[in-house]
Amino acid sequence: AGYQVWRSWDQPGGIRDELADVARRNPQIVKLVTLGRSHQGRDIIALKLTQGARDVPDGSRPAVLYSSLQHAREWISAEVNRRLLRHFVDQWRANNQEIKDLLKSTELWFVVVANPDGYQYTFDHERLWRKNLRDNNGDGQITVGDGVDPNRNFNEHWGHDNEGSSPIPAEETYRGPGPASEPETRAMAGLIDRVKPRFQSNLHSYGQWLLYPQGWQTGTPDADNPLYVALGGTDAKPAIPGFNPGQSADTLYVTNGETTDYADTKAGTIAYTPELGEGVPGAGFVFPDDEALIQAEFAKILPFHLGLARSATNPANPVSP
Ligand code: 0X9
Ligand code: ZN
Repeated sequence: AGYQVWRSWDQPGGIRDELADVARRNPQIVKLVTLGRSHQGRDIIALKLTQGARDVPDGSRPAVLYSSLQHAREWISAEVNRRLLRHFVDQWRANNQEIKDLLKSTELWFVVVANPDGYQYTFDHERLWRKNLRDNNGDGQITVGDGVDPNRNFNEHWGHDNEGSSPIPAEETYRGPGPASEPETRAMAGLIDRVKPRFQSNLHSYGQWLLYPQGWQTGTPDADNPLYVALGGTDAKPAIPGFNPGQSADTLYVTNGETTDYADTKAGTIAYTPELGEGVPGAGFVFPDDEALIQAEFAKILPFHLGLARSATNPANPVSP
């Protein structure tokens, strides 16, 4: 609908096609894995990047998970993540020795669109849709009040104390009828269980934060795992310029059934939620339709995300920008 930069999931040449193309053109380093299927039957796709991707078993090398677009309207998250994917592929193709070595020792997992139904819905119906497309009232149509929040549905303190997620289907933080009730949750959680990533970046927008567990309670010590600070930096020297790092429940608000709490607790993953910027003040979730601003956002997050990849084989000695 008149967008110059953004591409939907379903459209020809859209993000689904792009992921398939990247896999098809780079068989030595890319494997496409279908993690599950959404309520409306869309594939939930991951790409694994590692040398000999199709020959070595998943999870046999230290893994990093880069995920984005759990929330349908947060388009910038998918844009920077697909650029990150492209960066690794292009550098490998250009014979960048560091990246070639990295892909021999490490596997990088990309889930660029974790909520493909919701993402498509923001193009076709409602730009500010947040949740997935569960038909909450079973009336056969998607209307206001449908959907589950994919970042409240994980089986980790799901619904804890009824604070930080909602039991009411119409609300934006509806946690779903049960833990991991949603296909998008099972897809992501299944991958986390299987490859036990050393690191995860679960990209969201907006706010310029670099959040980390726990989300379900305040006051979890920052130094719970000193790696969070070693990699994420401090307010004085954040690993992503302008993104203050901090424990998510203290810094932003309490959540439960959240993705990074799940990865941290169940898989020992050092898992961050970067909240990307708005592009221009006041834009909110509607990041400007401007390639230069998207590139600038990507350039900002790249060093931190490279650091995660570089640290995976030796997390005790993190590489922070
Ligand atoms: O509420 C969320 O899921 C994330 N914010 S967003 O505006 N993208 O919806 C933040 C999750 C971080 N965790 C906590 N604040 N506990
Ligand atoms: Zn979000």
